[in-house]
Amino acid sequence: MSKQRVWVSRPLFPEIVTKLEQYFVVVAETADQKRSTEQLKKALAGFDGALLGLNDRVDAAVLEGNNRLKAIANLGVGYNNLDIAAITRAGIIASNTPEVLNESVADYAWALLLVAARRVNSAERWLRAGQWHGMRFDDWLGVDLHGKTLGILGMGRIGQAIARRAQGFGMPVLYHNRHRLPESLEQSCGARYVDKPTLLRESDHLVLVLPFTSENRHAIGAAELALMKPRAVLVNIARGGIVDDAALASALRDGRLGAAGLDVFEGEPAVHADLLALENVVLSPHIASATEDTRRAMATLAADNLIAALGRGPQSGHPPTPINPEVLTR
Ligand code: 8YV
Repeated sequence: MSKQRVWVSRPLFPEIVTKLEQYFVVVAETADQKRSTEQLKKALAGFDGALLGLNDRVDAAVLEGNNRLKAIANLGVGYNNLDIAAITRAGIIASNTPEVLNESVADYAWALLLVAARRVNSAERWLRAGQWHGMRFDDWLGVDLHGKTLGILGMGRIGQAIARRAQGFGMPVLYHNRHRLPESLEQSCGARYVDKPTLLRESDHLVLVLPFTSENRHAIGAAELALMKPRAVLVNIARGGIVDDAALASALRDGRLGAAGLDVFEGEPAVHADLLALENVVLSPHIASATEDTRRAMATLAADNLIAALGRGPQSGHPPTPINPEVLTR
């Protein structure tokens, strides 16, 4: 039997490619690029499996006429780039990389919150520009985190990891989620369930950690921002599109919101010009999971998923984290 063929859509740690090469003929791209439907369709032709990322949007049109592809391993926990219904109809096993990134992403949410609340980014820019000529007691005043109420919208595993860290800051936590957590979990996270308007009104600072779906596009828009406290810090480590970036920029510009820390953007890698023009927003290029250990763990899990889904390796037929396990039992 000839070796199965696997496509890796973006540059990856070399040892992960080597691992895949133990089982497959591997074609690995050396640049990360957004592809059109046609380009992606063409790229996937002739492969049994693919290791994809956020930039690769797989839907029915991409899969049309492709009878060979059997497995897609997504490099990330979020998989809003995949049309799971279409992928399942096509009999393709899809997988993602949950759990391994929870703690790093939770750490990063706090990094953005701290930097935005204490204006570290602007102060550093000012210092580097040679503007520090003496101490002014009333310069660079930020807002506190300790003792303030932290709001979390989306209370999955990452939200819970963020909530647990709030205990160290002495911050009470409010949360809103599609489903209320079991009481024992609420207690261990020190978090209280409230409805969304209450969350927006009562949080001193708010972190967004919900998955992107068609229902929650602009879950935070002008109306929601208007409910928030005027000195609040908003952090988005979830997905671009959950926040209406234009509405956010005008709230930040007009002093209706204190500051923001954003790792994700509508239409990234493009960033709304109004956000780029503001000082009271910290911007980073989708790096919440980007630590050496975590990105390696994500890549390893994605490779393990792909190998197993294509019936190879020690977990043959049992990918560790499938999204549509029903395909496996067909
Ligand atoms: C990754 C992410 O940076 O896991 C996710 O859903 O957004 C991030 O951890 C991204 O998926 C890179 O591929």
